[in-house]
Amino acid sequence: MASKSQTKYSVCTICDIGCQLRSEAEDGRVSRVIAHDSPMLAKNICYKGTAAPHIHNHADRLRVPLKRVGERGADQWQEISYEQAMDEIAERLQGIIARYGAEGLAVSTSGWNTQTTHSMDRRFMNLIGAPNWISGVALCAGNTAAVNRLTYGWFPQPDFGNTQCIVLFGHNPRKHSWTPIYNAIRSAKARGAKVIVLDPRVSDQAEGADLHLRLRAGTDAAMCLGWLKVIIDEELYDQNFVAQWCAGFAELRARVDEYPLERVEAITGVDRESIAAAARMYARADGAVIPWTPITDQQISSTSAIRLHSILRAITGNLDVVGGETLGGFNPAYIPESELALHERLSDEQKAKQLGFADHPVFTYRTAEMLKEATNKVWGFPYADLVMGCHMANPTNVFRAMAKGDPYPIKALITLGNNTLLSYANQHQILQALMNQELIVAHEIFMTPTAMLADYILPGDVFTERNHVADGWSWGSRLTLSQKVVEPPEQASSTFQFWTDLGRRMGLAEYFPWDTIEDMLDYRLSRSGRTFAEFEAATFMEMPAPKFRKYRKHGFATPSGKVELYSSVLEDLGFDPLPYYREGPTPNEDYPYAVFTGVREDPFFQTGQRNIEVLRARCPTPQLYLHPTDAEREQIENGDWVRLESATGTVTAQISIQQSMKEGHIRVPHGWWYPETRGQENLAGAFVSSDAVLCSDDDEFLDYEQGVPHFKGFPGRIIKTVAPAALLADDVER
Ligand SMILES: Nc1nc2c(c(=O)[nH]1)N[C@H]1C(S)=C(S)[C@@H](COP(=O)(O)OP(=O)(O)OC[C@H]3O[C@@H](n4cnc5c(=O)[nH]c(N)nc54)[C@H](O)[C@@H]3O)O[C@H]1N2
Ligand SMILES: Nc1nc2c(c(=O)[nH]1)N[C@H]1C(S)=C(S)[C@@H](COP(=O)(O)OP(=O)(O)OC[C@H]3O[C@@H](n4cnc5c(=O)[nH]c(N)nc54)[C@H](O)[C@@H]3O)O[C@H]1N2
Ligand code: SF4
Ligand SMILES: [Mo]
Repeated sequence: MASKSQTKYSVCTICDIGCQLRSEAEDGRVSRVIAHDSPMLAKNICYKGTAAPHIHNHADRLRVPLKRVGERGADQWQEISYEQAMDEIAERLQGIIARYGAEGLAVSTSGWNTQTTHSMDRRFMNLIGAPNWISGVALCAGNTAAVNRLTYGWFPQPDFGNTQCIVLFGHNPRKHSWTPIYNAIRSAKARGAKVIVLDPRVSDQAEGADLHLRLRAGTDAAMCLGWLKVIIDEELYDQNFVAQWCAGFAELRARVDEYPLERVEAITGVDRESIAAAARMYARADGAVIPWTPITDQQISSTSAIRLHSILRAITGNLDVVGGETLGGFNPAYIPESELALHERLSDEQKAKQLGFADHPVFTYRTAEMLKEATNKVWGFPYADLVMGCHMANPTNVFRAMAKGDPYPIKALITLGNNTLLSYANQHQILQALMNQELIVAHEIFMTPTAMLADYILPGDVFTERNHVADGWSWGSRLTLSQKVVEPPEQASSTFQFWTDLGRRMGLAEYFPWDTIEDMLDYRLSRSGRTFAEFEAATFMEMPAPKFRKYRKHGFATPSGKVELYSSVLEDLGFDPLPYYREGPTPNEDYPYAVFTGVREDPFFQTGQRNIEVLRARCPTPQLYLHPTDAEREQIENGDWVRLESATGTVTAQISIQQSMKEGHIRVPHGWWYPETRGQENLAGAFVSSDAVLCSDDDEFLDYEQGVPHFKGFPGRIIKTVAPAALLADDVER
């Protein structure tokens, strides 16, 4: 019999940049995932994408719902049907809500990989009155989006196609790390665009840059203040734009005067001439961009650093112009998640219970409510949940409530496509938090340390098994088709299905009228008069032509309608309305190194894929980078195993001596665990090498305004040791 083959276009969700690829199937099984055949997209693929069949067909993939039978975390399960699992979850959740209120439920999800939630999670939560939604995006683009809104009301995107200058604050896209951005930077360089890199290390991007400033980790805000000092003193800013469209320039100028270059040099460790040269290159370029970077959303001065990027864009006249950064707005052809979420249905009383609302409010409902009117006026809808990051609870506050009942108990956690235990700061507290739950539901495709702690595990579908139209979580305005090429396992569900089924079981059927994802897609496309089937038949991607200087019509979506260099929202919240630099906890006699987390590993996305043999073979162990001089002083050789200790915790990893490292700095990778050690009763090695064990969420490590933890340059020390016992056990297969 001839085999049945299928070919479709699917948006890869192995990482969060969303390349559209070609998926092929033979006899109902994904056989190959390769580059798109459109020449425009053919280079947008990495080896994680091509490994999709290894992931989606993996023997360890979860295919049947599991219910815990042993102690929490003992990894003992009984298989049950999806229907029975959902009945039991709904019943137990109702009991918990009756006892603790809807605020007693927390949801943690990243949304990147599960893709097709369509905000049914927020809808469900808003309808039952539950404000405590958290996400890994609190340490990524989500919080950056929320802070951008304070200054000019939206989260802009760089116009790589026309820019003359690209400034990378740490951000280091590579062939196998956010490939489309890497390709866009390459093309811009080929056209003659300049690249400025600010990175303690000689990163891949730094190697080919026009300027590379090797600042000390954690000092990005000070660097930006130095740039502003040069740009303002030398009148390199756009005086017309500032006069007409910016509020608070005089106040900004006075603040910037507090940062003469000698001070900035002393803080950052970069000489003043280089700082000035970089600032001039950026300000003089005819169209320049500072692409979003996660480096500045994981620092003690994050809010200021992100604001400073926004301010630089604005005063140099790079906002909403060709070659600069464009403010997209909602795509009128597609109903945005912000609308589906029904944020207006959550009462003010419940919004005020959102954890973080009182002390670290910037990405919570408190700030969203302050921007509502302006957002409605400019963008046509009061809630703009950009990259899912603008209405979140603060993760640290949520874990504290889960662990200690402070300020009130959280007793149920639903975690979807998120390895909660490893994906925030202070893993010890997260474990305590999870152990103190009455109900944990994990929606996952593999058994992770977090899933091991659950009461119920529901198997998820994957991107080759579901239809979608991706809109970049309202960040951009491009619509990208994603088609299923095979059916999901029979007992697997999409996150859309999960929330629909839970909502219907909890008396909310009228708000969850869509039976299938395709019904939902029909609804979301309805304003453009098309169904999903029509969209699918007509196009694989739709990109509305960008419009520039839209603010001339409606102003900016801030309370004053202007770019707020002096932030009225921060002032009303009781914070410093002007950007500043705050020194984080610094290396000292006991902990002499500045440790930073990150430098993403090519073969993995975050905490994932350590169980995928073809990818793990490319990076079998976690590596700490160390400069040769530091290694010599410590008498450590390449490949030695060491304990890396911070005041918060200890991890074990292998040393990689690298000339490109900055002296006095140590790099620790994110999210390591050891799926191959499952069965050793150690949560699959979750506490052996994970960066979250080291990262503190004590107040002196948190940014004031958002409460995000300081991952860039916290104090640490290293001690030579042997490879972790967990990895040496006889029954471990690699
Ligand atoms: N300590 C620390 N925390 C961090 C960071 C850090 O550097 N250090 N980085 C931050 C950053 S930048 C980000 S973007 C976030 C990332 O946070 P997440 O996006 O939550 O990160 P992942 O580790 O990829 O966890 C995703 C989980 O989803 C599962 N999964 C994958 N595909 C699917 C699917 O289709 N369906 C379902 N149901 N599950 C799926 C994977 O198996 C994996 O366990 O973390 C942030 N948190
Ligand atoms: N293969 C792969 N690709 C990925 C991901 C993945 O997990 N795997 N994750 C994706 C996601 S969600 C994200 S957020 C991005 C993150 O990717 P990037 O934005 O590239 O961030 P990192 O790789 O963590 O670190 C980049 C650089 O920041 C430098 N750095 C460290 N501390 C500081 C500092 O304080 N200031 C400055 N200016 N630089 C510093 C480091 O030396 C490093 O070279 O990668 C995306 N791409
Ligand atoms: S860069 Fe790689 S993993 Fe990320 S979406 Fe593209 S193909 Fe997938
Ligand atoms: Mo990220």
